[in-house]
Amino acid sequence: MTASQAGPLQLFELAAADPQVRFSPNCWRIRLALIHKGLECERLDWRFTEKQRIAASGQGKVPVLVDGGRMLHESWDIARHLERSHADRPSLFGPAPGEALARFVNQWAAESLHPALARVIVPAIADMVADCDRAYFVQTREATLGASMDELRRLRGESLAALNKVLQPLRSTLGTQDFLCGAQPLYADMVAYSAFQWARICDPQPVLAADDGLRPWLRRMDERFPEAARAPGVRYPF
Ligand SMILES: N[C@@H](CCC(=O)N[C@@H](CS)C(=O)NCC(=O)O)C(=O)O
Repeated sequence: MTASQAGPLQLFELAAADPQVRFSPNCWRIRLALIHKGLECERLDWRFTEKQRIAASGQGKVPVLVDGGRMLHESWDIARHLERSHADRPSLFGPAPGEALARFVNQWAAESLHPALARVIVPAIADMVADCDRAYFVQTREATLGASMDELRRLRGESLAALNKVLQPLRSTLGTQDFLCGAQPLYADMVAYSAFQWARICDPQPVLAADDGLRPWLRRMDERFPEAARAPGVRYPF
């Protein structure tokens, strides 16, 4: 018996002031992975300051997946768990070396894409988080980014230019193939797309130009994942 056969899956997802609005890129990639595998889950709204609700996971960040009574954390580990415990369902990684290359994309998102995007959209996130989270969010993000919200707002143009450089390899790759994983989107595509889902839910100002070469791929991802394209809080189509 796989762990999830012991009970329904539950996914703790970061929520905004409006509990229906789920904006975390790390949660979105797991939501997409579950859709890809055709697995139902109960989606639980969670706030930054509700650490006690996920304390049994041994840490304080989401996504947290509850499977068979176990609390799993770290999106990469959750994706690997889903792949192994539901090997009969569509694969997240494809044949070897799919998982190894997806790990690279996962790390690129964590170490390059998300930090560059955060410098652009964090002031907008501060405006949409729940009141109980705002002081915590502003304090922790100002410390991490080494700039105040006002400075980040003032530096938006420079931050967008830096983001564009980070995006260039993604853009060139997706200019010559439909998805990062080839003809079909797999987990690496979900990881990269979830960053843009984060941006379009949080920031009313698009981070990509109207003619950006990434948009056709983003639209293909929207077609594959209508649940994401039509999710509460999505401010614009790609
Ligand atoms: N490496 C982790 C990152 C998780 C993460 O940073 N989650 C954010 C939401 S996107 C969070 O829960 N932050 C809580 C906090 O900053 O206190 C993963 O991939 O799951």
